[in-house]
Amino acid sequence: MPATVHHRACHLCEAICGLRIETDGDRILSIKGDPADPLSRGHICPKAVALQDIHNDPDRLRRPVQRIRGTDRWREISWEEALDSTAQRLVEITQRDGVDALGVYLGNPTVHNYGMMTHQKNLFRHFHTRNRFSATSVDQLPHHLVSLWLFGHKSLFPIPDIDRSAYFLMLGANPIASNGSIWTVPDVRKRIKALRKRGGKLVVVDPRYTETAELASEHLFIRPGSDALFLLALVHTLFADDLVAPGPLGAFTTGLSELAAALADFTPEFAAAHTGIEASTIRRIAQEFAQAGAAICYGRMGVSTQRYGALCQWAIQLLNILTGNLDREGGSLFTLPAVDQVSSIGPGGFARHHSRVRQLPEFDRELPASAMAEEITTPGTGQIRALFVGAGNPVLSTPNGRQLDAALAQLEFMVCLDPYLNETTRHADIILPPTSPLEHDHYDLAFHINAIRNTARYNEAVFAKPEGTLHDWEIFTELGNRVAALLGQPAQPVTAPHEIIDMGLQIGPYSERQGSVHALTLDKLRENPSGIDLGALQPQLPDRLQTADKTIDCATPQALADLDRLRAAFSAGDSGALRLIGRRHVRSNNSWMHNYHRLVKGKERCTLLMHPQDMATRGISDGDRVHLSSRAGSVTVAAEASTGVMPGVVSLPHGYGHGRPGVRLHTAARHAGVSCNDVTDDLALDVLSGNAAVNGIDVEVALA
Ligand SMILES: Nc1nc2c(c(=O)[nH]1)N[C@H]1C(S)=C(S)[C@@H](COP(=O)(O)OP(=O)(O)OC[C@H]3O[C@@H](n4cnc5c(=O)[nH]c(N)nc54)[C@H](O)[C@@H]3O)O[C@H]1N2
Ligand SMILES: Nc1nc2c(c(=O)[nH]1)N[C@H]1C(S)=C(S)[C@@H](COP(=O)(O)OP(=O)(O)OC[C@H]3O[C@@H](n4cnc5c(=O)[nH]c(N)nc54)[C@H](O)[C@@H]3O)O[C@H]1N2
Ligand code: SF4
Ligand SMILES: [Mo]
Repeated sequence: MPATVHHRACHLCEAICGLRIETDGDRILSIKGDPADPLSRGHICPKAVALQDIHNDPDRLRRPVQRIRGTDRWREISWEEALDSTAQRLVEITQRDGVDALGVYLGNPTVHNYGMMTHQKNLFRHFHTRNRFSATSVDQLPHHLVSLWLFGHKSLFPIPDIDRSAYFLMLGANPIASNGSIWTVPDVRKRIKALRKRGGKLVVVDPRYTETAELASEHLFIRPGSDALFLLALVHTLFADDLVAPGPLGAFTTGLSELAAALADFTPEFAAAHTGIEASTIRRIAQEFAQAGAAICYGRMGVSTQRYGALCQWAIQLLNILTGNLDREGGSLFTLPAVDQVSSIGPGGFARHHSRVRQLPEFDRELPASAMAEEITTPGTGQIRALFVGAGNPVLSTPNGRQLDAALAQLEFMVCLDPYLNETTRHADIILPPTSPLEHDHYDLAFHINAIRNTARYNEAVFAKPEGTLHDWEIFTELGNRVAALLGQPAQPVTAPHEIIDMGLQIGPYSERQGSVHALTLDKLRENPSGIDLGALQPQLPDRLQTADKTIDCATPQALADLDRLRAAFSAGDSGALRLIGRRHVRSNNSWMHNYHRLVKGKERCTLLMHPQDMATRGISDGDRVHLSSRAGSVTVAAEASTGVMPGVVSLPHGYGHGRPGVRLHTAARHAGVSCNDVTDDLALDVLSGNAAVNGIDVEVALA
């Protein structure tokens, strides 16, 4: 029988590579990159091939399971029973204790699964709880806030236009391992090499000599957590050395003199004392950046998930704006996606209410994930008694995971929408497993917004939906309808996700209605399963700005107010303690790619990288087991000597720690590792944004 070829985007990371998947009946014969995909051009990484392992994994749940009361044992139950009893418990508890008694945590795969994005409201429209959390606050929250403040919308991200750039200053990102983030840039290696080949420069600022730094023209070590000083010193230098030249942006940019005054004491000398980067180097980089013609400043996880994450992201955009590199070809540009969320969903809001226990600010109706455990364990009105977790593993992915682990055990009811029995879902009463990714269709609602080129692509499911299974969006809809019935309300009419996308396309910027030659509809995308190219990113300002007065105000009040905190912290001096940072590997993905043999085989990856100098002073040798500890907790792990980390810095990947009892991940159990977030601290925050500081916390290391 001839093989059937399916086109399908990989949804595992933000690069959204196009794939060609060959099947024979229900067997996958091969998974390859799709050279006809206008965005990814045939690129894939080793994880794409593991899509078949997810699909075939015997540990993946196919039916709902319920915990046998008071035990760690589970029984399969029918969908009717699972959905009825979940709806009933959610209604019971919220009617008794108020709607805030329901907590919700949504994890990273939510944004890689468009049905989850479009249909979660079918359930949550009934529960407007303040206790909503997501992976956003251990990740990109500062990016959203800065976009909201400067550009008027949480999702208006400036996207590095690497293919046309001459100078790239990159902080706290390792796209060679991560394949890019808030920057959908498949095949980034080729693009960096092309930048270098045409004489462009890549400067990487990172406490580790990363896989990306290996490709750079220059790498600068920086003391973790001190980037805000480095970045603000660059901005300071633009003013001091008369390098401010916003170009056309000047017509709608305000607040420059106030900004210059506020940054007067953030000198290169002050930064040098704390970052480890010399003042003369900072001045040189400011000059190079301003004079490059087309330059990009970009920073990701390492500068978001640290104590000054929002200030870092703010300063990064100030550099782009003040040098005229925002909205410039070869600088950073806004996208114009085919289904345009910027024009169709609200701009987002900040600090409209605060968490009950620690008074941390909401963003976009979500509270910081670092507050979740205390909101479960602290008695009083508004205490979380029931928890809904969808596509998340916060026990391994949020700070002080052990504390959350213990808190989850105190809940009255917990339900998880997840295909696995893992470190988080093991605490559930009911687990609702969705269809496998290859059993549902796919449109990337989230990541076209961040892509280096405007493209659109829709893919049909590779396999038919098996009897007796439900998609994520159907589970939300079914639960929502049951809740509605219990509350005496009408059910929601069923509109499938692809119908919503079709409507979005038909009113979007490439629709016939808007006079576009592309005349996009879902049918047109169906006829072009490798995707349709909508062209390179274009300058769009000031039209695309969503601020009320169509200006960019650089004197952001919230950021200016936070400068005192920064100044005070660094004026107090450095404890000199070891600082913990994370690390990603191309064969891993957060906490849930360790159950597939082809991704975990080979050398152990969950090790603590340490500079030989720091090992020697503690009597530690390569391979020794060490105690890594902080205020929050400790783990025991093998130390690995590396001159690739800066002295004073240790690095441990996150997403491991699969050795907990009751977890049903047979391959992951053999590569269990330890959880980095057993050491990170729920009290270590970027106070301004509420984002977790999982990077740059003070730790101690001693021989075990
Ligand atoms: N120390 C430290 N901590 C970190 C980070 C770090 O760098 N260092 N990184 C942070 C970042 S950037 C992120 S995004 C978070 C991630 O944090 P989380 O989103 O909480 O964790 P994941 O590991 O992505 O867990 C994904 C879960 O979704 C399930 N899943 C997978 N696909 C689907 C699906 O299609 N449907 C459903 N319903 N479930 C699915 C998986 O089984 C798994 O349980 O971790 C953060 N935590
Ligand atoms: N293979 C793989 N790919 C992934 C993921 C994965 O887990 N594995 N996760 C996906 C997700 S959810 C995300 S959000 C993205 C993240 O994408 P990236 O942000 O590109 O990935 P990271 O590897 O977390 O890069 C963070 C870098 O910051 C550095 N760093 C740590 N602290 C500091 C600091 O204080 N200052 C500076 N300047 N640098 C610092 C680290 O050494 C590291 O090199 O990756 C996505 N892609
Ligand atoms: S880089 Fe790898 S994991 Fe990411 S989308 Fe492409 S193939 Fe999938
Ligand atoms: Mo992330």
